[in-house]
Amino acid sequence: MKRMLSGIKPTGQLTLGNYIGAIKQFISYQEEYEMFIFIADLHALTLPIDAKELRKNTRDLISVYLACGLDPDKVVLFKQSDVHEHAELGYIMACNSYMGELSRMTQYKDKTSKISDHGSIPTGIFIYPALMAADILLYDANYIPVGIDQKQHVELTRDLAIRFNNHYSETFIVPEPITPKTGAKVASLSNPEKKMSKSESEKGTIYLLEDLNITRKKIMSSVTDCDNEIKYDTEHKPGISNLLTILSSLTGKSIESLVENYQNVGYGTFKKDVADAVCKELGELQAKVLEIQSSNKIEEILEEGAKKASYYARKKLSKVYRKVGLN
Ligand code: AQP
Repeated sequence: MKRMLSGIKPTGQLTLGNYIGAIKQFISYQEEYEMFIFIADLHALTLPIDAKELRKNTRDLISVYLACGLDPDKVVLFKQSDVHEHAELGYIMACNSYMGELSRMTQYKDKTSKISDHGSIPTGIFIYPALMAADILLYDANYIPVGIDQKQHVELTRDLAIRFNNHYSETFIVPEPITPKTGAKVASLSNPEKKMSKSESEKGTIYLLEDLNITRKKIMSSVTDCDNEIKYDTEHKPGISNLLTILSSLTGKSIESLVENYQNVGYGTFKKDVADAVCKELGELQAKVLEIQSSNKIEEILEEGAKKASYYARKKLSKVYRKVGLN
């Protein structure tokens, strides 16, 4: 069975972008692959975050994973910081990466462009892709399901794996990114040129656990063009194309068939249908999250997941230590 690995940073409230671009994909793959899904809490430290908030986000994330249907009997579900080999291999990967390639990462440029001229850029955000490479390479993962925004980091992981294998002899599997056909980039509702993100504008972002009346309002007031034609055209109609992507991902209907169904239908009716679909899906999800959070399962599942993940991580790290001369 081929192996697959992915994770999400508990940096803020989870968004519909995380759900469509990542979590929904994980669920569909769990029968087919040997899966490792983790909470990337070390990555959450790369930009300042309050400790209390990080704990809450971590608990919400594991609850959402479980509520969406990730089955801990089929998937190794764990917290990155529970497996210390991530940080150790992350250091070795940082030593094997170049300043030039790390500074070319789009996400690094985006995040640091938001730090004011006089603000200091944390080193963690710069070496983030080296830690991400370690997350992947520790487990010999063949495939990495990601949204478009993270594809470049998986490409860098491939480069680092090949470089290490060439220098020290075959050690790592070279992974491949997998992006969903629909939903690889869910855009902001208020600025459809940009990705929907945990750290972006609240108005443009649908949070999975927010009040659904607010969700509905955000969708009904989402930015669109004014020619009133429902058509998929990301260049000229990014707002409508984004709503089509969302509706298609949630209903399983193709974008072509949706466009056909919405011929001669006004934007108001279309937006209402998108809002209904999103609120229905999130309503069910929120009910399950509440149920999980009131049970005592979370700690037990994470403990069990960390034990399983550590078994693989320990083996791989000791192989790396041998190759580089650390034992
Ligand atoms: N808008 C999106 N559309 C499709 N996929 C997305 N993902 C995130 N946003 C979208 C996918 O979710 C996974 C986990 O992402 P992450 O939280 O680890 O990192 P991120 O991509 O940086 O997510 P955010 O929401 O933008 O977080 P912040 O604001 O903290 O940086 C990845 O597979 C990602 O592709």
